[in-house]
Amino acid sequence: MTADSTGKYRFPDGFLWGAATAAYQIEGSSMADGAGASIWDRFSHTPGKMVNGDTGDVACDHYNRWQEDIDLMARLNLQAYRFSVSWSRVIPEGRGAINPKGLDFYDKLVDGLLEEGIEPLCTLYHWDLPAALDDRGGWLNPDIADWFADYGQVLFEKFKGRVKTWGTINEPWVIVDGGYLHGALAPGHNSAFEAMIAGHNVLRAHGAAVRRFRKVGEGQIGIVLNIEPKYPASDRPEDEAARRRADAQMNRWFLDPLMGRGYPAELREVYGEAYQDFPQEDFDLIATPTDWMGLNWYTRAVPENAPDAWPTRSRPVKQTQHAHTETGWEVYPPALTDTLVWMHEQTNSLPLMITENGSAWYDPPHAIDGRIHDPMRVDYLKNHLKAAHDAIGKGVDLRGYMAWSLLDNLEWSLGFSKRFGIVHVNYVTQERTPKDSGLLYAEIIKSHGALLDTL
Ligand code: GCO
Repeated sequence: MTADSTGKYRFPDGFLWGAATAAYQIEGSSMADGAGASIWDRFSHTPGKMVNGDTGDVACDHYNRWQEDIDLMARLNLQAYRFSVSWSRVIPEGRGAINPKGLDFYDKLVDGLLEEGIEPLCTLYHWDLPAALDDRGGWLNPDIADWFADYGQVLFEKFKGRVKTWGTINEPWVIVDGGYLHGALAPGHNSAFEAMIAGHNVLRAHGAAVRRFRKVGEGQIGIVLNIEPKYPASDRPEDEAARRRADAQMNRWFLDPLMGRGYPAELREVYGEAYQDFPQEDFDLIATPTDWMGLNWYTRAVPENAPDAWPTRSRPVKQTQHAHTETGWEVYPPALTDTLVWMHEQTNSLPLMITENGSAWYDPPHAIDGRIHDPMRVDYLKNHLKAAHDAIGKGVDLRGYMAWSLLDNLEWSLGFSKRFGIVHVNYVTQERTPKDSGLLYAEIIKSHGALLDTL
């Protein structure tokens, strides 16, 4: 503890400090060594889909630089690293034959992490569906629940005893809203009818993987949701109704069925004739109990009634009194505390982990005297860590914090135009330079949070 710290912000023993990434965003070489294409290979190579025509062909070249990146993590005092596996690297066709070289990449990564005493947190799916499965309907095909459980089994067995914390699916809402409703993300569809079906199959796949894990796996398993809390724009009843619709469509669509409550009533209102009823056995599968839940958290929204806004008839109003990140997201840390308390209540006190939290800002293009100053990200980081700690003070069982992201990387259809890293990546030379936020985070970790008292 530093001289003037009171210990107020010391985190509970066992709290895990780390950083997160996702396969397609950092690995590059997505077709190397026998890997199959994913929907993101296809999407990023479709003209007009990506800002500046960027692709993940090289990205951070982590596929070749994983050892250097583990050294970097050790230098930043990280205790855990949350990564995702590329399904089509391991099973090129999505089903059937395994590609040993693809599996070997993750094998080396996991061993390398363990050698440094860094705990591997493995996510099965961070959006890069094998293209061969998309050809069979992708998330629209109900068989995907079995395909996903079979894929999960390969990893559960391979990494038994080495990976102890598993996440099934990263952000069902983004998969469905971005991929099937609004089309800004792969596979780029635009249909409310499809969105209902895809969302349901994502949840069923999660449930099937959890059941398979209980048979063949070892450790803790959960899902990762992005929750963006909705605050009232006014006390007018129509704004409150708009707030509820927005909350149902983004947050409770996935959280409620996972907790055995089925879909929220407002979802029928939002999707109208595209809404579907599904059999009870599906909901039983979806609500298969898990050991923990991940929260990806970035911002809040303040929606107002907007009859012309499809499909929620609500539109966020910009909060002019607060800073906004380069992705246009309001900076409002107290809402992180509120979200954690709300999730704690909504999940019957399930252990929670912040699996992503971070911000994009205009960073200096290169290091000056070996430093990358990123004061806005420094501020964001420390204030959100304090907000997370406040939630623990309110009784939330919060087990860890994973900064998004370890590295600047491919921000999906925004390409390399947005930088979220606590480490700067020069995409020409692939040189990594920890930013001020990364260096500060290393010190916060060393003090187990106590340094926050002085910040
Ligand atoms: C998500 C994804 C990440 C993003 C990050 C910043 O939350 O959307 O998990 O892959 O890059 O959130 O937008």
